[in-house]
Amino acid sequence: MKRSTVLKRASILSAGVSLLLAAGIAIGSVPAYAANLIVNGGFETGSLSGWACTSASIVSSPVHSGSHALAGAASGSDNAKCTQTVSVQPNTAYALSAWVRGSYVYLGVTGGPSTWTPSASTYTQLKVSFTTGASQASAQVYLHGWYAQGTYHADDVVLDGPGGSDPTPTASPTMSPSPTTSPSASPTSPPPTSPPPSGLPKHALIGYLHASFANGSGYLRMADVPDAWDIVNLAFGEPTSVTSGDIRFSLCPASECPSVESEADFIAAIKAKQAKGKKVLLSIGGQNGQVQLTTTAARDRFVSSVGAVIDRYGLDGLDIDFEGHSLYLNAGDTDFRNPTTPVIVNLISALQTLKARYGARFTLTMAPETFFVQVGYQFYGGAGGGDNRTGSYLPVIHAMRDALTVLHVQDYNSGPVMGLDNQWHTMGGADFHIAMTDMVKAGFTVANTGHFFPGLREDQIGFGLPAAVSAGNGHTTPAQVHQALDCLVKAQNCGGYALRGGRSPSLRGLMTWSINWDRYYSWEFQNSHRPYLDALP
Ligand SMILES: [Ca+2]
Repeated sequence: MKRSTVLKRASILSAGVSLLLAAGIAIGSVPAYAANLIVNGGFETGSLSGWACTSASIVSSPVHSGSHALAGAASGSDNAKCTQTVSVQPNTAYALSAWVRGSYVYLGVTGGPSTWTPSASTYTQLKVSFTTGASQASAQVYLHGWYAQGTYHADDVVLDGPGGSDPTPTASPTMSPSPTTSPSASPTSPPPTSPPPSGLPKHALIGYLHASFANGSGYLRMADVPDAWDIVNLAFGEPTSVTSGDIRFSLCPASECPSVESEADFIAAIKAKQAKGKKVLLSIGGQNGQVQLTTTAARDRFVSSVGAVIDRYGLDGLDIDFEGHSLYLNAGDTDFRNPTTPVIVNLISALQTLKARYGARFTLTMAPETFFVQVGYQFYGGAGGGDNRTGSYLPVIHAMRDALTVLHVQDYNSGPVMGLDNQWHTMGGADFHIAMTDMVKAGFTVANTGHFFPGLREDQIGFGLPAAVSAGNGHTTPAQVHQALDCLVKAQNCGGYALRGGRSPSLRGLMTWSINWDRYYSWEFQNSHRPYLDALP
């Protein structure tokens, strides 16, 4: 979050553009068979939509049926593997088949049986059957050739059997492709946990309140925050030094904010908010508040100092808005499920301690930038070769997923980010919010690690926006925000993007930086989006 009106983070990702794998993967969602669980099994979309491939293209000849087929360009270093992950039912028999031609062509299910042909000069059908496990909710099917055996072709891939009982009915195919090609990638479905009572409305409006400082937008007293806002994040709690872990919060000094209320009035206003069902959280971090818990002493100081602020002001919980260089991954820290970097491990431990202390009433939100979450699909800091901060929120989100109330990624101040369609998405319009939020819902394989990051429950997911053009790069017009909500919540008006995570009727809502900026701009954000959220099913 930016205290100032001038922003400069937008270029942070632009260097990644040059690494674009010009795969030419287009968008489409027309299944070839009504009863076939495979999306685009006949490749008749003319694209690789539904599939994730290392080296493949669509050809018009030779085909087995229709007018398109898959060509996998196996080479000396690449077996041209294509995968697709499908929702399945446990303890159920499935039949997988495909028509293939070429030398050494394989068809199988990851972790299960496979079959192959050493040589097929014309299209030949491969078939394999498997039965799912007692708790299996998804299966990844694959096709590949063999090293240095040349291009293979495939067409009419069919997975015959009942579709998975996805907890949310979907209007569009709900594939969760495993987009990278590591052979150990094992897609995992998010655990079907039911959401704990959060005390929040089904769709919430979340905003930051400049409470400890002033900027061009002006100070706003807690009592004057409109009731449209369900979660008010106090910006900011900041550390006494980068590594102290000692978090302090104080109201804006009167010299800077002449209209600031007394601390007693501030606390009374928080209580009044809570009496109306609103949540008031301490947000830690922001542009200036770097927090690196490099030691267990800093971790313990973090817990005690944050607890003291929560108790003093009677707050409902915590918002983690670490930016800059707060979080990073040491070289070799490649498994987000078992992080080893101290700043990550200590933050997780501290949050777990605070959650245990305050129990069910503890509200926990996070506002990472795309760089720390979605960019992890392409680059993971601990795996080397790039910025060691990429994806570094993923281990924190994963470790806290049962305690997490809302994750609202900052869909702003961001460079282009690659989505699950393996296309670049640029901030400022509906498409960016759709693609970024779908990644959080569907989950994704973390770059170069083979580990699948499972998506979050839909009630845990929101997305963040600048309230106005002065508040951040990537301001999105209300109409575009509503289009993104229509797509994510109702699977309507998706602009050609196929939701991998399905629609999310219980999507939590919208976050903005900030309530102060919204007031400055005559409440455009609140007045546009509160009624829209309330009108959603
Ligand atoms: Ca075909």
